[in-house]
Amino acid sequence: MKAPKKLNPKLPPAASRKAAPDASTQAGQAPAMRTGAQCVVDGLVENGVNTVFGYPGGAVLDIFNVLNRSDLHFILPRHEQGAVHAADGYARASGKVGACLVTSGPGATNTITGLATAHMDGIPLVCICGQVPQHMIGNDAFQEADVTGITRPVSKHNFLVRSADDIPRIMAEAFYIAATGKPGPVVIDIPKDVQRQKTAAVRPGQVHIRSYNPDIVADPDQIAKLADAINRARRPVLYVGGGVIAGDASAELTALARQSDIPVTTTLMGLGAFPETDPLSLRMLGMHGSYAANMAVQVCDLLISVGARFDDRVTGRVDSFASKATIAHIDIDRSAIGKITHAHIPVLGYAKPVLQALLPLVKPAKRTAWRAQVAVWQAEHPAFTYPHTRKELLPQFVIEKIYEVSQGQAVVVTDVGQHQMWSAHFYKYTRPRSFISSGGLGTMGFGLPAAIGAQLARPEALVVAIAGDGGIQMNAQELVVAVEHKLPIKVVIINNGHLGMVRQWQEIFYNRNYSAVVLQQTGRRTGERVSARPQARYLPDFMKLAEAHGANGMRISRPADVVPGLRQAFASPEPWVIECMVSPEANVLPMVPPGASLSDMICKLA
Ligand SMILES: Cc1ncc(C[n+]2csc(CCOP(=O)(O)OP(=O)(O)O)c2C)c(N)n1
Repeated sequence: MKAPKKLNPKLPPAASRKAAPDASTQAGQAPAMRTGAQCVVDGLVENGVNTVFGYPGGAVLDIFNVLNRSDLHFILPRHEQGAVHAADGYARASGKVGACLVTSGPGATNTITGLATAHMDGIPLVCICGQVPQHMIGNDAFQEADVTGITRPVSKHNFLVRSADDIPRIMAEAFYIAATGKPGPVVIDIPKDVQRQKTAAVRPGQVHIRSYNPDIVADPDQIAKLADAINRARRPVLYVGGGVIAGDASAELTALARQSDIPVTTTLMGLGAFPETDPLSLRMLGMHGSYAANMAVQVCDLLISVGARFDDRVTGRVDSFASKATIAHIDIDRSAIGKITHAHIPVLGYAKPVLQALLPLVKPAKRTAWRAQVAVWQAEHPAFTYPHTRKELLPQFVIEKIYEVSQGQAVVVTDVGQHQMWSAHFYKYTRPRSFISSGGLGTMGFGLPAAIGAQLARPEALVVAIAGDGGIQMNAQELVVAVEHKLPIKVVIINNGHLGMVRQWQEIFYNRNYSAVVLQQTGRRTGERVSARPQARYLPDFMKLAEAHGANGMRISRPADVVPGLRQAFASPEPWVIECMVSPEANVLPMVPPGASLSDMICKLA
């Protein structure tokens, strides 16, 4: 490995390692004393934050006392889980570090799902938690929780602050750690007495952390080896993950694919990294991937993984995944390379500079025979289809129309379940940061608060949150935040009266033993066949829920009403809840059964 050259990878402007000018340190003046709380608020500003999501409580009162006198835009979600998901959505939509602020004990423990969600997907966040005063730590004090202990497995790093003198440095380090290397959430736990202490400390001029050096420059020999493999390959495939979006490397990836005529498949997290309208796009791979993508991976002779981690939802049975291929793995996360499957050509580095270095070494190519084989698979099982013949409203049709009415320009934020997969199938993503979803953790309840964060990050964008009737109920309280801040998000509820994805698994793998998947449909027993559904009455009434929160509501039951309804809502500057009463029995296909090989995908149910 060559001696590392100093890089400054895509840090948000103020999170760069230059010190912000500090009025107190001018020649001849004693440094101004600030409280720890003031240092926190100043630290947020110094590190490039303008929007903070949070919820107050006893252990953060000092910070809140300063916060509302600052220029920070503060958003009060109605649950701390909502705050973290909103900060996460903000980060995913903007590429900046998301910020949230919560109190000790239950405030902090309510963030855990959000932190784990961000951690699994490599999303940069800084989460500041209040803590009981230092002398009470360990006493089972009121609203005490061992936050550093609890958050260790779900964060990239965490700090327990012992002195206000450390706050400016720790704030700078937290933002630096969150944004560099493989991004992730960083927690700062600040006891109340530390918030009240006074300090003359200022932000350090440089962030230097002895045990953490993300300034990685890839080995040119490995890049040359990869270029040679690409030039010699006859059936190469680019397998692209969220690292390409996080690393701002879509343009380079697209250039490489086109220059060397390499078909591209993306993971769920990679949607938008390569235009899905491009003839080289194989669309998504994996459990609910396209037939062509999965077949291409299975027979390729070179698999070039860029910013992906060989997740089990992608690989299926690992020993049969791309088993004929030389595997090249470009990643900034040292621990991801070779973790799941052996990488013949490991390339440790940021996607963007690696691809930039690769491009001049890769010969322009036309892979006619390989492209023809791909076209055969695409003709056999086009990606993606559904039965158009039925009269009832189908969920796939709704997503297709969202794509058409938004002209492919929306930022789509999903919850988790069948609708998430249909949103991946029936909307074509052409730009990075246009598809936002909880991939690794698969967190129901993510969609609505993340859409709020995304809309705040991108006020000009049409943000469409797509959720199931199950998941929307997990954080429905956040609707009021959209109304309060006049955020024009469109919440499309794909209402199939079920926890649809679980129902689908019970149908296929548990002999239709429907257990605990019916959502409050009176007149029908759990376990009764879905098609035997009598006149259903759906609860809760999502139109009343919209009304109660001050949002507009529209219920659509007929296919003919979808386009006019979407047009009306999308043209409106206000938040809308658009409830689509869809067939309860639609399934997400194709599907690779869990643990099976990608070659054994089910394209049609018997
Ligand atoms: C917090 C959480 N709990 C449970 C699950 C397991 N799970 C995955 S999909 C799903 C059903 C989702 O139902 P719904 O929100 O109605 O969406 P649909 O699948 O019908 O589109 C469940 C329960 C999960 N992913 N997240």
